[in-house]
Amino acid sequence: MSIDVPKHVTKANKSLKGVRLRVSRRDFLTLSTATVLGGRIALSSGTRIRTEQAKTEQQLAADPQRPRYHLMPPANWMNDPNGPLFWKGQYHMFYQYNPNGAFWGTMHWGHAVSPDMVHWKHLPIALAPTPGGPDKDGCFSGCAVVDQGAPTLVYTGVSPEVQCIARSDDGMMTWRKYPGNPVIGAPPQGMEITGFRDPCVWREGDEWFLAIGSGIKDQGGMVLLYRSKDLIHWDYLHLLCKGRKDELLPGKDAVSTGEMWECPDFFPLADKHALIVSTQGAVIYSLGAYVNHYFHPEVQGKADLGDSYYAPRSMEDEKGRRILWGWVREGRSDSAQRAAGWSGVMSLPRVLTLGRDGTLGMAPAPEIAALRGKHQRFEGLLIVPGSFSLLKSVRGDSLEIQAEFEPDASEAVGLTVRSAPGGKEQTSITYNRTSGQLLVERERSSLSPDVERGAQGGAFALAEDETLKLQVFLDASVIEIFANDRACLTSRIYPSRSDSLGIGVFARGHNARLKALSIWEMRPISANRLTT
Ligand code: DQQ
Repeated sequence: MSIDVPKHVTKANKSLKGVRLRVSRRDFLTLSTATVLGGRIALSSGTRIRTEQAKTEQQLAADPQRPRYHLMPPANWMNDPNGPLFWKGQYHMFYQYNPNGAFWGTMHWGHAVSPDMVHWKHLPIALAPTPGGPDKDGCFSGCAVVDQGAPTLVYTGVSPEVQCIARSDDGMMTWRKYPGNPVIGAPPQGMEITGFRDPCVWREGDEWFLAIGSGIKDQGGMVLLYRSKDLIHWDYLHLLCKGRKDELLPGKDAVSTGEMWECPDFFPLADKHALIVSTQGAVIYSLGAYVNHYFHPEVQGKADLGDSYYAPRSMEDEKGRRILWGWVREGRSDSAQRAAGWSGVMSLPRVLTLGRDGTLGMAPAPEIAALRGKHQRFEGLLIVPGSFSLLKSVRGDSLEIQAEFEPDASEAVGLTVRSAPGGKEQTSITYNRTSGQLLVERERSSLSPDVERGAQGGAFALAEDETLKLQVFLDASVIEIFANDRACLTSRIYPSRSDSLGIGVFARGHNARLKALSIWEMRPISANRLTT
């Protein structure tokens, strides 16, 4: 006998009267990996499931494009981080998850837990659509809060877009959806909005506040503000903040703030407040004043210069750090994603601060350094334009690279990564001094026809006497770059050759000097790339 995996999930759901979902870790792996085998699994023999599962796990583990030290589900699709929460000494991460395959759809909430934001254990799926319920077509993005000791998820059910809650009384192993869901059944009357989703909830005194992503066609994105005493009864107050469609971010990048703001994330940062929104194109942050429940942006910028990072959400941990997580989307065709059996990766944790220049400071969480292995350091290298400067002793696709370049007269300086002999495949991480841009140049990243090419990046300016400090995390097909702890650039590359492992430095137009270069091999967080 064989059954469809999705129905299996639904069955489990139904048997628990639609309010509880229990999926064991083994089921999770079975469900996750089974779809790689074509969406059907044989149930006549447990052995057969285990055999097929093991085979699939081997295939996943052998996939050279699959990251080794980023969080991701064992298989299938993930997108937005949802409700990151530090609770009882552990970091909990939820994320948009489709158990039916490596494509967007039937949105569930996957769940993983970590003691250190680096090593993860998968937990049972937290939320699944309830047939006939307000989230029947998907449990979209949201947040997690702790209400009188009970972790509570606040999320968008579709369709139509309404707001729901679910609570756990057993340490986040199972979740009970509030029987009176939705708790907000419709947007405020009289508004022609572009969307009504992705709640962000926080506490002020004895009241809860909820910000929700929205916008008005041809006008701009906006965030609606609600208030409640109990997370169940909500009153609409007013707009927390509103954008203008024709408004462009300051700086060299002409980035429109769009007509719909998804996944608003609103939180205090030093003596300011920060609002991060995803504009169906870019991820934009605003720093400003929060007065009488209105937010007044003062400084704006891009939370990531590329377009591979989306829908970030933040949490505060016990050290009082504000930590941001984002979805690192794929940069290859839908069919390539389905064939791989997985899609989407969670970014590394970024610690946010208010920068000395008033912009958003972003640095990788120091915990990531626990993965550092073999280290090599170079100092005082002169880089001559046009010369071939691949580092002979360093190779790899799972590395942390820290490079500091002196100010100089070059047109551009940077690093080459994932270089094949003769440069047949190669990716450049480039600071273009002339255009004032930080870029990942991907024209030659892969010989595969199925992947994105072209440069990703945006405006990034150094002061005249400032050194360029790049911190680069290379993890198979993922590149995350931090520049001078105030700009980030996330990208995806899919080299096709197994020898595309070279690392180099380059300058264009004029000699450049590399003050120091440190490279660490990074240890995998699991034995089999399944992140448990
Ligand atoms: N993804 C979710 C929505 C959100 C979007 C659905 C952003 O809730 O607006 O998977 O990527």
